[in-house]
Parts: sequence; structure tokens; C-alpha cells
Amino acid sequence: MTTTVLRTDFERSVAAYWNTNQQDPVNLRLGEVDDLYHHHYGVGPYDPTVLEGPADTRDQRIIAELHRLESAQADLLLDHLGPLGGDDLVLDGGSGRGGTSIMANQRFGCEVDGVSISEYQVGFANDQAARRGVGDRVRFHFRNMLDTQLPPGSRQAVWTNETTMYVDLGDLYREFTRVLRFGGRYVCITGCANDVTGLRSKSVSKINEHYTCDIHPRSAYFTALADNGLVPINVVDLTAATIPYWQLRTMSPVATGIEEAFLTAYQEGSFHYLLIAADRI
Ligand code: GPP
Ligand code: MG
Repeated sequence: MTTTVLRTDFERSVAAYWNTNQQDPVNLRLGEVDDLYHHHYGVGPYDPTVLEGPADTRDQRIIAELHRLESAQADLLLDHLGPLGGDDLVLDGGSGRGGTSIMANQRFGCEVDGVSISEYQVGFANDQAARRGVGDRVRFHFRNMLDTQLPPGSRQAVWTNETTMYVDLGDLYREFTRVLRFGGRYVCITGCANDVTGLRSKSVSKINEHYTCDIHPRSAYFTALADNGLVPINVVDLTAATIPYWQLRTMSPVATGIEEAFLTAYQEGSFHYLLIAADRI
């Protein structure tokens, strides 16, 4: 069956961004630390001693530390996804270069299908799985997460690691509730705008412009989850926990220029870094 993966001009422009943004040192140099390539941010305090010591190895110490915080973020997401076993099938919605999917398979032994609208990312992630010898258990597909082509009720768990700002949440959770079995778990880590401070702030608008995304207000998540039979069991505000990552990134050789917007948005309270875990009923 042939389906159209990229359905709108917006989706085509997002795919073009991720297909052509291939030499991004902020993601490749971190990934090279241990061959886990992430497209999300970090949580937890950084070790300040990385800023001390010999100047010629300082950059590499900072890069390794940023990578450790990003992997800690993925580990935290997986803490909320389990328990899972080797017989379980899971979905990574917007799988990037595959880091979180590889970690899920390593931790649980589960089978993972990741979908991305970037053909470049799908190719990169499948190469990573093959190099690790798990290509039969961790598979990446050039597909749209709004239309995954996966069988109904086939998934014990689904996650989105900083990808929901690219889609309509109602469309997304309709698809996730279709592929999740009853009692299955959905985990989302996202940045969302604060309804309480009003409409989108300047710093949130800068982040949207930088990534060609559309950050949703916090309220939109809970409305769309409830509308689609996904019932939150945990909501964790990770805003304070992600600020050190952005502070260290500002001092790193791989800063991209978006760091100040994230720090301002989090510190002024117009933006939150949130984990939501929900059960499908
Ligand atoms: C990119 O991660 C993540 C997004 C584009 C989603 C936006 C996230 C929000 C919380 C608003 P990346 O690792 O590709 O970004 P960078 O290249 O800046 O490290
Ligand atoms: Mg990154």
C-alpha cells in the first residue's frame, strides 16, 4: 500500500529542515561520545569540575557532560514507560537519530518501531541499529506519526521525546490511542507554553522560529489526552532540572544561538519542560 508521508507544505518544510541539517555538531559531537544520537535536551545538575582542568580537553569534557545529561533525560522517560518485556512492542513517535529507541531496547529488550518524516534520520537511525546488531528488533520507518501504519492495539507503550510541537495534538493522540492496547502507557516529554502567563512570549516565538515548530500551550496537552482516552498518571515539571543543561550548553563549543531563548523562557515562566505519563483506557 502506498501512502503519502508528507501531506502538507508545513510537513515538507519540517522534513527539509531535518534532512538538510545533517552536520549539526551539537548533536553529532555529543552522539560520538558513545554512539547514542539524541535530538532532545538534558536534565539534572552538571558536574562543575568539567569547567576546570586542562584547557585543551575542556571542550571535550563539556560535550561528554552535555551528552550525559541528554541520556539522563531519555532514561527518565524510560523510567515512566516500563515495566516492559521482550515480548512488548513499542512506538517512538518522531524517532530522530534513534537514541531513545536504542536505549529502550537495551533496557527492556522490547521491539521498537520508530517513525520520522525525515528520510535522512530514518537512514541514520537504521544504520545505528544495524551496527549494534539489533536491526531486527529496532526498526525505523519513513512514516508520519499521525499515520503510523501499525496494527491497532499492537503497542504496549508509545512515547514522544520532544516531537509534539510539530503536530496537531488531537490528530496525534487519535493515532496513538488506536495503536495502544488497553492499559498501555504513553509518555511525553515536551516544552509547552504557560497558559497562566498568557499567549506566546517573545522567547517562545524565537524557539518556534528556530526549529520551524509550533509550541503548544500546556492546556492543549491535557485536552487532547482526555479527548482520546489517555489518562495522566504522572505529570512532572522538569523546568528547574533542565536549566543547568542550557547553562552548560551556553559555555560549550557547540552552542547554536538558541540557548538564551530557552533560558529566558524557562526563567521568566512563559515556558515549561514537562513530562506527562498517561494510560490508555
Ligand atoms: C530538537 O532537538 C528538539 C526540537 C526541535 C523540539 C523543540 C523542543 C522544545 C522543547 C521546544 P535537537 O537536539 O535536534 O536540537 P539542537 O540541534 O538545538 O540540539
Ligand atoms: Mg541536540
